[in-house]
Amino acid sequence: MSNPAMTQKTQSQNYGIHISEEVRAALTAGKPVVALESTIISHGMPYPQNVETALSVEQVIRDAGAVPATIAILQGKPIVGMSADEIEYLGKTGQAVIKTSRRDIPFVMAMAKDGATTVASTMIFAAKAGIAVFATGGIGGVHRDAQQTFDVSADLQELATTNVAVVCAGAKSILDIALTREYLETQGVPVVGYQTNTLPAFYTRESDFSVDYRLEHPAEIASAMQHKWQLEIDGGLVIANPIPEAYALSRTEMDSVIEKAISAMNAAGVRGKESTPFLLAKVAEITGGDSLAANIQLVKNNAKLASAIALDYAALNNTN
Ligand code: PSU
Ligand code: MN
Repeated sequence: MSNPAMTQKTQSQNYGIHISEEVRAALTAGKPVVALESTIISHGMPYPQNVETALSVEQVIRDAGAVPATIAILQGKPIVGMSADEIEYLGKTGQAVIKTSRRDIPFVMAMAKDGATTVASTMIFAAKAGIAVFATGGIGGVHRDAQQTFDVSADLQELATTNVAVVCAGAKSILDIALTREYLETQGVPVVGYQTNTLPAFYTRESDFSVDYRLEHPAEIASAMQHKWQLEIDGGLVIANPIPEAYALSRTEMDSVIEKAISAMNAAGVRGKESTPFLLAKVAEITGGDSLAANIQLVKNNAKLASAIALDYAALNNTN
């Protein structure tokens, strides 16, 4: 007869999360795994480029010697390590999937719906599965005019509490980068520049804002992660990785594009969780796809760095 107490415990230990065979085997063996979010697929890019990108990002991670774990909720079940078919389904369904941040998780599960995870909710599932490194495009942040709107992404608060290193191309200037920096500083979230002194601004390699620490090698980043978490200084790290020079867009041009996108958003009365997807789509529309091409390249570049960090972090943990 099964022991109900045991069953309860086993279920709560895996939190009802479905971890794919491949990811589970890698985690058990202490091999490097890189988490990937799914809102970027459903709400961040159009179909079919979203699916193509998601699959090629996974390939970048495999080529670098790590295992990708794309995360989403499907029919109410959290999945860590989506299959190619599941990624195709999510990408094709697009914005009809629920954009799922921290607050949404229990409801998407209770209603047995499909949910695409943001940076915040991907961090939650990655941490519970035991994945320390996560690659994405851009993190959410403090929006422009947040003084009036109070629009601050839940990503920032998640970074304050959940132990995952998030590799991104900095923050988009749809956000107020200065306020985003201040928020992270107050919450004790380190912002590391990978081979850069200034925080990259997504489409461009530089901004007017400095990083906290410039590090040259993935191994140094892995070492800082290990020290932070060994001391139980909970919370994430932002690892800012500039877009490759060849794909960077012009700063003055992007400034004016973003101004236009924000005006369009205000004119349309778009607010809350719809803001970021609206702005991303508008920017892609105005730039005639140039922003999308840059976005694809920077995500791949981030996946490559995240893999290198995951390899070094796994090596550190395997020798201790
Ligand atoms: N920024 C991007 N692309 C994205 C997002 C942000 O350049 O796809 C997505 C991420 O999933 C991020 C979310 O976690 O938007 C932030 O949304 P909000 O501001 O509503 O928290
Ligand atoms: Mn918001």
